[in-house]
Amino acid sequence: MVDLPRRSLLAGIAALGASACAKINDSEAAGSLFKAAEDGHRVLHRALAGKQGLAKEFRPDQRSPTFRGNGSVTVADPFYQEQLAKGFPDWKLEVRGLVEKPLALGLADLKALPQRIQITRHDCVEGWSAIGEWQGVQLGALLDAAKVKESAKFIVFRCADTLYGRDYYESIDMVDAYHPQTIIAHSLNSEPLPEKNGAPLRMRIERQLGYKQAKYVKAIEAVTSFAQIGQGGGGFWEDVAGYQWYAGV
Ligand SMILES: Nc1nc2c(c(=O)[nH]1)N[C@H]1C(S)=C(S)[C@@H](COP(=O)(O)O)O[C@H]1N2
Ligand SMILES: [Mo]
Repeated sequence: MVDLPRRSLLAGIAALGASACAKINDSEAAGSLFKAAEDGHRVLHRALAGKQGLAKEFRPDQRSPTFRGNGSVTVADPFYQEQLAKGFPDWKLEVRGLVEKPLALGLADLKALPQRIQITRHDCVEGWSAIGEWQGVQLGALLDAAKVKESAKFIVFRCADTLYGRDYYESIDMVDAYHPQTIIAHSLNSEPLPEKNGAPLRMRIERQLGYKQAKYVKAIEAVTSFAQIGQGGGGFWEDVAGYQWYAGV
């Protein structure tokens, strides 16, 4: 890509970001302005990255020595704790909603499918980053196996934890769902995921920010709309704090 248009696109994104922040929560009208700015951000971001643009991948020696846990770092549910202690022998990941063939997959089933390994940087809006190596199955492969229907517009991730008394959840669109670096990961740095990082399964959606990386995923749901889920924002932090639904890095 040539330098000049890229710069002006970046400037456009920065300007949209600034106005979105300034106007957020001011009034009802601000809500729709914010939405418009967010849509603009998404369109610009995608124009810049290209529909299938890849997030940067790193070398093994660039991995962070420790990958901190953030948000929920433990899950209260007794079945979860029992399974954690045993290595999740009876844990099932459901693929459901707008699919022709609903699935319930164990960890061994997922490990038997084609694997992707990627070393990427995680960026949290709270101001920290970490580089880790993730291994798992491409979400697109699971959606194909479940025969996701044409009518599905979004994929929702249901998590086993609660934060501030609410179920954690997240959602992405079908472009990100089928992105090659969107995987459901079972390992971090060649070890099974620790509890603090989302055991036994968590999402990696590498072109988006930390809060989109749902941990403790127990179900993947294909839907036409997320308006009726939670408060309709498409995710826990979107509902609780008005974070952007499309959180491009
Ligand atoms: N289920 C669940 N997923 C979650 C969170 C959470 O609290 N619960 N926190 C999010 C946030 S804000 C970040 S930065 C990352 C943190 O991932 P880590 O704990 O592996 O560092 O997980 C995200 N996914
Ligand atoms: Mo975060």
